[in-house]
Amino acid sequence: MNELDSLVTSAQALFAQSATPADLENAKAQFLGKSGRITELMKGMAALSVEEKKSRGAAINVAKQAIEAALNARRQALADAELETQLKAEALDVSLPGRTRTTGGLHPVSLTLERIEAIFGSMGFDVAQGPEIETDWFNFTALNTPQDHPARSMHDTFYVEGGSSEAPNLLRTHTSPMQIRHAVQHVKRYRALMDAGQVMPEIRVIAPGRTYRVDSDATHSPMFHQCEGLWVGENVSFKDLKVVFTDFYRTFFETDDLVLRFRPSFFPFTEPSAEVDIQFASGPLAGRWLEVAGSGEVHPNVIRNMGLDPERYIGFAFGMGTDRLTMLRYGVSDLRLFFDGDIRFLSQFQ
Ligand code: 2U9
Repeated sequence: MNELDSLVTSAQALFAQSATPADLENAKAQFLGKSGRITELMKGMAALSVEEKKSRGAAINVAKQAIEAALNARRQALADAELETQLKAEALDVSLPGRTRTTGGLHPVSLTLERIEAIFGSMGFDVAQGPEIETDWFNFTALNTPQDHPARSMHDTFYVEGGSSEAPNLLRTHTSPMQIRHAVQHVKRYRALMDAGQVMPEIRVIAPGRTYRVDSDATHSPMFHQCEGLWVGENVSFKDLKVVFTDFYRTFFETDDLVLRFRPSFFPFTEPSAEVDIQFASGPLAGRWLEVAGSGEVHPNVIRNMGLDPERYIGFAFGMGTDRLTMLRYGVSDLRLFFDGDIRFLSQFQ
């Protein structure tokens, strides 16, 4: 093999070993650069005759073109390899299933509140709204709760800034304040009608929502949910309460094999008062009395605090723990599971 052929061969070998464009440029400089081998050979022709320069120059040129061809081939090969690497890195397997966004769902207690609102809605009850930070008046005093009642003490109630030292603000301990507010607005709205001797449209409302008490164990949480109800008119009796409650619980638990028991009790805001138990005739809880609510005929002082004459208007009220109702409905034994935010538990109710 002559000198030029071995030059081309060594150039091809060096280009083939160049792993990166930078290596290849260095290799190129050794052959095609200003101080490269080809330039040296061209300079070496100075002493030749005209005839010899022609043939020698042509031969060197052939070698130079072969080296340039090898250089371009290697450049392309490196570029292709780089593209291949990039494509692999960014490869998207379109046959993979799409990233689904799981659908959300309602919290089991929200499902219960919606169900309660639907059932009482079918009986003509409105749904009251109201503030969770309440005044002492709407949470206790308007509800005939004496100043020294234990429920007012710090170990039961969360007091917050604002209000006055005589009437501090607090986190509502039940949803009763919403009912008082609703009743006061209702009476104001129909005051002119009543002053003209007409009968006030009945107050028929439920008040679902969050309530707060200083308590925490497997069946008590500092934040829990209640739904209270109120039906006031010219003659709304305890019998009406029994009918409404019997209908509600049978509908809620989707069975007529359910009986209620009213046990005499005491609440400052109702007289007479009764705790309410239910008993299933069949199923896992059959035969056991389960306390589900408190109730009673609204105390005359509370009727008065609504702006009504207790000699003319009377009605019943009740309060039920909706977290407890949810636990009964789904067979949940620890209340805290509702508020831990564990999606594995919550997703069972979708
Ligand atoms: C007004 C007048 C009377 C609401 C009532 C109860 C009895 C009661 C508890 C049961 C379980 C709350 O969730 S619980 O802890 N409630 O026992 N609540 S009567 O009486 C009212 C409310 C508003 C204007």
